[in-house]
Amino acid sequence: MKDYRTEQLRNVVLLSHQGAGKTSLTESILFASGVLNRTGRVEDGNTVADFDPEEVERQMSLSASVVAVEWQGSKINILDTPGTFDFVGEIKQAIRVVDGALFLIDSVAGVEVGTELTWGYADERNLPRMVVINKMDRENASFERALDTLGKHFDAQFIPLLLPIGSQSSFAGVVDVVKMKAFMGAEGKAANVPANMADQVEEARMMVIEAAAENDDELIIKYLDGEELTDEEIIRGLQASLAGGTVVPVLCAAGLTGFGVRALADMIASYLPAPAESVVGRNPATEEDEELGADAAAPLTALVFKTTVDPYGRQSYFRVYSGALESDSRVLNVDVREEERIGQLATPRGGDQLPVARVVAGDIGVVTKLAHTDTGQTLCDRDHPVKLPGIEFPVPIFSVAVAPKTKADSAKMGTALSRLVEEDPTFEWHLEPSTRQTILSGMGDAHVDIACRRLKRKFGVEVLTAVPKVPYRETVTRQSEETYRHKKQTGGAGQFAQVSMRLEPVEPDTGFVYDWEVVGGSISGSFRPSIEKGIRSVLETGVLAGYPVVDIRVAVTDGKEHPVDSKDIAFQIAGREGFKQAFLRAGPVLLEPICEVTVTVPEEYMGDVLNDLNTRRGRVMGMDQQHGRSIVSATVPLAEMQRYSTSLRAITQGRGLYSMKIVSYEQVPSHLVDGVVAEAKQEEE
Ligand SMILES: Nc1nc2c(ncn2[C@@H]2O[C@H](COP(=O)(O)OP(=O)(O)O)[C@@H](O)[C@H]2O)c(=O)[nH]1
Ligand SMILES: [Mg+2]
Repeated sequence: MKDYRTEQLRNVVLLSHQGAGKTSLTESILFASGVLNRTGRVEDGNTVADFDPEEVERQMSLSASVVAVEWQGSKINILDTPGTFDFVGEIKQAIRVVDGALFLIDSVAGVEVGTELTWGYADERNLPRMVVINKMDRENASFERALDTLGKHFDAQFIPLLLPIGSQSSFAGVVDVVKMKAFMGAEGKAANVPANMADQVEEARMMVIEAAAENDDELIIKYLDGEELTDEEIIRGLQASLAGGTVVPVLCAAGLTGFGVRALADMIASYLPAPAESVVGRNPATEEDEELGADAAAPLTALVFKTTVDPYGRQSYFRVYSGALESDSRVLNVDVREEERIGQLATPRGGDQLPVARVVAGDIGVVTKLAHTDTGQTLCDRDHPVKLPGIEFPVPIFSVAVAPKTKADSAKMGTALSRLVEEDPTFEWHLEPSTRQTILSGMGDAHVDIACRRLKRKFGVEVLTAVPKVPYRETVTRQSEETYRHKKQTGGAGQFAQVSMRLEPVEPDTGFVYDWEVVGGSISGSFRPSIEKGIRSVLETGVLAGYPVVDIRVAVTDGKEHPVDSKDIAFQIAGREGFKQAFLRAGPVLLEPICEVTVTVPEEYMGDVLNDLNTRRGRVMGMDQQHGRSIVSATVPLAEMQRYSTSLRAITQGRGLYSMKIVSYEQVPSHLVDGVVAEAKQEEE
């Protein structure tokens, strides 16, 4: 591939509801650019963007892929993404490194859940965007109706730039209302605007000119004076309006058949911005911000935004923001302060990698076998440390307990799980000590399901999954005192120990406090650790229902010893048994994890969501409105939230989102304790 200068580059993310045609459109653009001699189909599993075996099998995109396309003197890096919330991590990675977004809307369905979701993410970064009303060839396709749904859902000025010629089975091409030309069929053959569309095109053109003049003083004067704007002026003006986010051009196409695709690719190159002229990073030593020019001569900054791992090595996808990254060089990973050796760089095109000598400011590349670098970290010159802002990932909300299927799986499971997290920071795993389960968390059931398949396919580890047990804890609510005597003096060596202790609750999060209040040497100090050891042996396994004991203080107050039979083991036993009895008499309770939950839904579902939270023992903390959506924050016990994603989907027809994290532990209401204890007993048997 030839070299491109920064201003010739375009980084664009394709966003949409699942199935609106992103992957097929990517394929068609590649075909139109001349590098493919036929277009693959998602159903046939042979597209450039869906190259992962899991994607081929499911016939849908599961991860963000980068597809570099050379287009009329520009290089367009297309980032094709999955369209559902489960893969929000992939979407966030892609959005972080692009300069513009192209939204695909199905011409029949109009705006859908996934459109709203991803539109919100693009808002977070104020991304300039264009919309394409896609699948214009479908039965019941309607450009006007789809356009209408856009205006209803989003707060922006939608300006048609490409109008469809015909629709459904008679969809024949598109009219570019700036160039005032028609482009027919998949070849985009230039033609005159059909006579019967003249009025419609004229009207659209007036809208375009107004939108173009709006953000440019010079153009607005010209426009108000009634002068004609040139095509160049319209393009310049539209670029400015687009960057401001107020104006969103609307195009149309049938990605699968290629109709409108050439005109669309032209518009990506003409209207979406080139990489910004500079970037701001931070010098970690001085903590001062530094502005670096987006040109090859500036000091290097590059952000690794995606990592894929297989047993043979890792691939790091990065975007260079300033300077240039060279093949066979050495750079600094400023996050971990390690030198990183850079091997052969490449331009990614789906699963293919086209080797390049260097990747300049604004461009995206991929490199294999980095030793120290994870997603979100910055590579820079060794003598010029600068850190770029990382990528914010949401906290995982859907957990399963995973257990190895066989012994061999058991040995490999931890490493494989860690690899998964490296690839996708919206996974998390840990060993939950209180339930002794390995917990894998992700963004939803499909996400976690794919993780488990990946474990098997990539790392040869088979796991069984289950709903996780709730990690309860045990504690006490009042003081108790207990004296326990352990005595075994029949035959052989005897054992004797007597311990008096006081047990009381302490502040949450204190853990375990152990004090020695023995006066006058009734038991010698050497047995102090023995008694503690005995008590600690109970802390992990609990007294009530097998859960860890927390937030208590034990003071040993008195005791008795025997000159011969008192020994370490005797005091351990006395400590342990005395503690158990003291615990049961100190008002023991179970504590359960409480989550802070934020649910975002379209207004009309608010009542149902509140009712549902109510049945989950939820306590509503606040309500808010944003962009026509309602936001509820509540605290809800984890025990009631384990499969919330499925319920929320059902209640809101998939239009609800939520986040949650454990924030505290509270007493399990007394009427539920027996159930938990009984379950624990049953488990034990
Ligand atoms: N009729 C029609 N079908 C399309 C078009 N583009 C994609 N499709 C079909 O829609 C489905 C989803 O397409 P895909 O590219 O995987 O969508 P993605 O999830 O946005 O990547 C596939 O069955 C495609 O064949 C189009 O322009 N017209
Ligand atoms: Mg796709």
